[in-house]
Amino acid sequence: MIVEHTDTIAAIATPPGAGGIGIVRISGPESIAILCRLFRKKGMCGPAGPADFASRRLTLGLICDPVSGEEMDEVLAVVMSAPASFTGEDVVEIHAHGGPYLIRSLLGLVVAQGARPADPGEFTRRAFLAGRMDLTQAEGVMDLIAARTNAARRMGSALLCGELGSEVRRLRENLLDLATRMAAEIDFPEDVGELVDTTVLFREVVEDYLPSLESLIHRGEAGIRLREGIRLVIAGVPNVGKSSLMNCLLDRERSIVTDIPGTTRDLVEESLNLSGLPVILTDTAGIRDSEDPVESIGVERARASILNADRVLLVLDAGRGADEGSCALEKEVASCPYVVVVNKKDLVEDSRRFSLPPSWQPEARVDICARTGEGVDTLRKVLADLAGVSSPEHAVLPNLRHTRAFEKARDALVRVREGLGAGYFWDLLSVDVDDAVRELGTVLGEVSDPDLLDRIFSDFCIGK
Ligand SMILES: Nc1nc2c(ncn2[C@@H]2O[C@H](COP(=O)(O)OP(=O)(O)O)[C@@H](O)[C@H]2O)c(=O)[nH]1
Ligand SMILES: [Mg+2]
Repeated sequence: MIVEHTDTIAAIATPPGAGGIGIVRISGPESIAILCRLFRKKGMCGPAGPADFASRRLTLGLICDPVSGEEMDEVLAVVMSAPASFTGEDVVEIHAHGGPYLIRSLLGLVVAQGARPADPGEFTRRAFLAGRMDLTQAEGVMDLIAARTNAARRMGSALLCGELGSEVRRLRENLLDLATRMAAEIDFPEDVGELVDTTVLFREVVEDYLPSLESLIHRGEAGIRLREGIRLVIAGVPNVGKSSLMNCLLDRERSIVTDIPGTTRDLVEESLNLSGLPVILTDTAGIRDSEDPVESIGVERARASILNADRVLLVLDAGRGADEGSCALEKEVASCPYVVVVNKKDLVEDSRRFSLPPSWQPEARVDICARTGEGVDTLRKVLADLAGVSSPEHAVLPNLRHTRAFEKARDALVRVREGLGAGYFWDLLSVDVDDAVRELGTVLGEVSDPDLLDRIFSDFCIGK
């Protein structure tokens, strides 16, 4: 493994601010000795000894400043002895009353006894370096803490359980086995006979490994959306009911609705949890040529926001259909994935439902009535399905880092497939197989790169 860490680290493990309890966490070889110097067991005088703490049992006592002798707080302390702890080292937690000043002073005492303030994510980094978890599981810890929706939380716990890790490990082991057989054949062709049959190899690559990687990449795209959210922009000509739709999706009166065309003049932005998918929803000014300078600026902003959207909701009025203005707008929207929302379905009978122009290629069409909310649930479901976050098999979704590595591994295997077709020599092909193995290794953290670890763990909070 990469670094030997013999120092002892400490941090406040509970969030900032006042709370019922606040926890200082210590990890490293000195952690129990530091606790002993600060702790006085209930009913005993003088500092505690290691024997006063049974591993993983709470012990009641007082924390005293060893210099002034002052009693700081009554606390519960717990020792988790190496190697059966989160970090694999001796870990101590001191559960004190949750006053921010008190907890900071407590951390100060621990540091004065020789602990170093921990860097962000350093406890989890140590857990990873001690082999307690692979890198995807460490990232699961971070996802779990950062989750803003239930779906994101589920994804974090699936990562933490190691589900993605085992999937990737299986694939990597198969490829590693192949690489080993190819290497043997290159180095000792006479001794080993034919270890790798070209047709079998071709079939393995095309039927097993490439589809597995493609599916991981596909799920990764959903994973990125679920972690980072998407920008959903409501666009349409004036008065079709864009602001009414915004309010329906948010379930409150956020955007002003009137029957006067040109009511919305600026962008109205809100965040929204759409079946677990974090969404930034933007209502825009109706697109039309206007003499009014304020409205014109609004229209420009609407256009810019369409260009930045991950998906557009193109709203039409059921009574007006795909009129000239909407057709012109469709051309502007078409470079982005879009869903057609036909609003005011209450104004026309179902039998008179109009068809969209054949040249339009929306991902879906949903007919709604924003005035009553009819059809809006269907729209929510369609949007969640399109983002790929609604099905339960998606609980464990790769993140951006994993997905980039899967893409590189896929590209390497595509080169193997092409090389096999072109009759390349084994030694050329095996370079690409090795590449794929290495990329999958980075996902698990089996390839040691301190910079990579710095990048990942610096996003963690301190104390985790
Ligand atoms: N009949 C009917 N009227 C609607 C519906 N949705 C919106 N409206 C009306 O259409 C007008 C324009 O709505 P608004 O949301 O401001 O449209 P925007 O200009 O596209 O933002 C308002 O008078 C709304 O009350 C609907 O589903 N049915
Ligand atoms: Mg409006």
